[in-house]
Amino acid sequence: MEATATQASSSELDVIVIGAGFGGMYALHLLREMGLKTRVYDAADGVGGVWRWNGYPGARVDFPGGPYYCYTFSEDLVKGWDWPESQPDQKSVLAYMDYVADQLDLRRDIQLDTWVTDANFNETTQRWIIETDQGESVSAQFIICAVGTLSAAHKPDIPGFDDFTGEVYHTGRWPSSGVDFSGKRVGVIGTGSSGVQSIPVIAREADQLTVFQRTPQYTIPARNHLLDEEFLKHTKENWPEIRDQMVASPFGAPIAAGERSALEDSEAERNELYESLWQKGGFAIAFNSYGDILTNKDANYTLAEFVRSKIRATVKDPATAEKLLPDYYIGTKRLILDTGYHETYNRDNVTLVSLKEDPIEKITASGIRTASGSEYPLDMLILATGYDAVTGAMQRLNPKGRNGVSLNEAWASRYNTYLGMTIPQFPNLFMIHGPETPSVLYNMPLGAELEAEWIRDCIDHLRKAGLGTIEPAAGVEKAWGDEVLEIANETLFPHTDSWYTGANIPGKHRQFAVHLGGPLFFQRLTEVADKGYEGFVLQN
Ligand code: N01
Repeated sequence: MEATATQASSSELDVIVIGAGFGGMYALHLLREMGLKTRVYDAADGVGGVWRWNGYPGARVDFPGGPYYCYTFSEDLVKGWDWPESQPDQKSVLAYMDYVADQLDLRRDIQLDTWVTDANFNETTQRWIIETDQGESVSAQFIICAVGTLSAAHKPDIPGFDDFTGEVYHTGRWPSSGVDFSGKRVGVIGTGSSGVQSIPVIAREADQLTVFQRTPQYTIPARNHLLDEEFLKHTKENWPEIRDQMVASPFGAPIAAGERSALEDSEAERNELYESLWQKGGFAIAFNSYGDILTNKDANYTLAEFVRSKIRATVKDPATAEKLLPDYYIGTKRLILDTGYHETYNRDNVTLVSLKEDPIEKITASGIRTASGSEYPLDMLILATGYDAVTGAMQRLNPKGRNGVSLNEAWASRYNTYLGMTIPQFPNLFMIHGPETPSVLYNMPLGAELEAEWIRDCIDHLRKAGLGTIEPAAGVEKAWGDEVLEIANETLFPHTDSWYTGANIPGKHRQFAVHLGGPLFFQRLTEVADKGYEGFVLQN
């Protein structure tokens, strides 16, 4: 053991990457191309990042999927892979990630089953040193945290959890061996994307399903379908043009954004358009119907009301339908693609409990008791309760920067970043999909690619100039934060409590930490680089 530790402690790299998801894998590829000694660490037993953990029933890409939710930089990779469906399931995404790892020969520099327990910047050597749960201590000049926007699972603080004698699972930590629902009384807490995707599947397999809903959600039919050969052939043959469309789009998908106001049309015209996009399925109804759904309250109301009318028409019991009607601005919580979600409430074995009317009082040994005194006996409890999103995974790592300052100290009152990719007092530390990047409101694989390329260019710049460190100059984080908020304040997003604002985690401070500029964000990255890394301090 001692020999291993001694050997490992002398391990020196150019770059440490944490996380073997879309961002981390591509960063490894780019940095190795530059000849840099790079190693990726991931706690999972395979590549794929958050996808590795999200094996809950019904898990599917909830973005314009198939050939758009993948790496775009290499025509060879695009041409070598056939996506089976428009909304690929988790297994398909993992198969794709395995394919990429093999094609790019990434595995030899990815260390799996390894949790990075600490990361410290050493002022003397100007290097980062990480510690792992395998007893290693490894140093590198640069560290890239590709730790995931939605990877720190949130287990709500409900009294009595430890008393429950049944099985408990979190959708974001699903056992790879699967879960058997047959003959079971299952309770699901949470109706975000994970709950909405899993509830219809669980209802078909379980004996009884009780859904504990705090906030009703707008959902749009995914209308997942097999992709035909003609479409795949066309995509492969026209990939450069399609990629250009994706990069130019506000969402990173080749979908033209609507430009007219919803208020320019009559109610009948609007509903005709909404109906045609509803039948088509997917996010088109929000993305390419009208241009002001997310910025104008009245325009937003028209689509919200259309979706509410669909819920009323789908759910047979009027009292249940009423409980399922959302009333926030549609799209300001993550819009959800569903497959038979509202139809599920027409099943005899499914019960909906509205926690707004009757909150959970406690979890007991045999189930859930609500404030009204109702008892819901359960054999299994599924937490679809989401994540300490955007910042949680970074704060769990809690790296220590200059003068030993910890990230949790640096972010105590505000998630300070510059460009969403660097942090004041944390030299040579880069984040992919950090707070104040477009991350979840953009095509995440494409966003990860563009961010990793910026990091590659930045490191290349430093090395060519013979420089050792880069870090944000004093005060730039304030201007960047203002820029992010200015864009957000032009929209309805900040008006809604959501995980975008940190409102889902008790005690977390509120900050809308997503850059809503889409292509504008990536343009800003380019501008900063073109101006010699404006706003950064570069030193020997
Ligand atoms: O998590 P969520 P998620 N008591 O935070 C409820 C991405 N994703 O895992 O809305 C009772 O959205 C909470 O209630 P409320 C996607 O971007 C992608 O579903 O806070 N309920 C909510 O209903 C998505 O947006 C994919 O009032 C409690 C639910 O739990 C993001 O991940 C698949 C509670 C949490 O919903 C997160 O989705 C899945 C409590 N104490 C997810 N605490 C794919 O692409 C929380 N809730 C495949």
